[in-house]
Amino acid sequence: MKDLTAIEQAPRDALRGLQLERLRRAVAWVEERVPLYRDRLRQAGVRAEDLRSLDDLRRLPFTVKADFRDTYPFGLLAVPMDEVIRLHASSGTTGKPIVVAYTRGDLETWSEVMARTLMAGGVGPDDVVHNAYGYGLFTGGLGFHYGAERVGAAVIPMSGGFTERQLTALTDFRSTVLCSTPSYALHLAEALEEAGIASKDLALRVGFFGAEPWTEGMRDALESRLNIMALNIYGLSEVIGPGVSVECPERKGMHVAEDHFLPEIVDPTTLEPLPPGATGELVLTTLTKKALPVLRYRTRDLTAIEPEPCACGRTLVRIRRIMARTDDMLIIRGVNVYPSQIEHVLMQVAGVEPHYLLVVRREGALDTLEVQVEARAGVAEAGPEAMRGLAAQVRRRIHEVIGLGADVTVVPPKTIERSQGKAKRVQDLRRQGGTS
Ligand code: DLL
Repeated sequence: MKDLTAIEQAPRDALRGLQLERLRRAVAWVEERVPLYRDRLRQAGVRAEDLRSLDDLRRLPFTVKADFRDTYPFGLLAVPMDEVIRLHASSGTTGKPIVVAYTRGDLETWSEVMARTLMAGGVGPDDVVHNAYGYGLFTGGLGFHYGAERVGAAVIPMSGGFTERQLTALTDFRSTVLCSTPSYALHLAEALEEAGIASKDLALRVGFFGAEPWTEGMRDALESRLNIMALNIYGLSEVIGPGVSVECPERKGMHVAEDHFLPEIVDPTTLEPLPPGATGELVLTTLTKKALPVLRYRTRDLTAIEPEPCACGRTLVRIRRIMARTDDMLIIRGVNVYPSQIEHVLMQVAGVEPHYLLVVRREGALDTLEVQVEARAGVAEAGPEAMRGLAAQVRRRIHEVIGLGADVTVVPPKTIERSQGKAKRVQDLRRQGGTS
């Protein structure tokens, strides 16, 4: 099939053979070079040569985010600094950032998986790639940049922000591909509408959206407002950055670049592997990285491996849309709720925009959730009565779907802060000792 590399359509048996061979090599590599892995492998009583089949993966120790923090900044590196040619970092919410490193070969691998990512959306040398992921320590900007160069497209290194300048580039440079977080893409769509630029007059064809959770409703909104095909793309700094998995035009889950990253789903409590189709925590092992390989890294992202083969011809497994992380679940008066569940409800209510903020407070002994959501322009103009009616409707829907009583405030358009990168959806005042 056109645009598919051989490995993306390799028979499963051949792929599994390659994975086992690479896994053995990766384990031997860290055993020899990284004290933390050497100790843990010894404790687990397993050596590279003991791995007889991929099922033996479960004998390997897990790696977690705290391992990066405890060995900050370079304790997990498997090569000397003279072999490292790039550092990135992800900030997280507290404490020191997670630092990640790449050899020249690792950057080759990253470019290759990012080129495959873009090719999944049909991107080639004729395309103009508008890259609005942040350039800098964040892996999004440079990850997409190198992938776009590898396919021979013309890449515009926009980075995030300066929205007006983005509109000029989108219009005048005839960009065909948009890369950004979904929340920033929505912001761009609004800015275009406001500037009176119709999406049908742009050359945009496809968008690659990720780095934060988003919903099918948001996909519909982006596809219709920007007149594009919107593809979901997933990755994380600790593993490589973007490029771990991407949707094909079937848009039914994201194919994992399994020749480089070995996925498993485990029960987040017992850590036992779960079968295809079951939802649990995604665990990833890098098979080819040299500077910073990870064994069984617990991503905290909740998803499932899609058991059905895909119509696109790729034999690489798919993971389902990531709706939540184990650590972003809010517990409000005993009800477990993920921010994306609220987004899902909001997307079903006509009259509100998917710009929202969840504010969690503690009032006495009770936790409360306030959902602030923006009204569509027309509703706000219809006056306060219409806004209150809409709030009541949203409140009812949240109660029906999630079983949670929330305070809903419908706010005027453009009042919720826009992010240029990952949107901040939750303000948890309980953790700050707030009682308001
Ligand atoms: O966000 C890498 C990336 C850049 C991915 C550009 C896609 C596009 P980090 O900053 O380390 O790396 O954040 C990784 O973001 O563990 C998920 O929780 C979340 N995430 C990434 N992609 C998606 C997605 C980049 N498509 C963390 N859907 C991950 C839901 C996502 N969550």
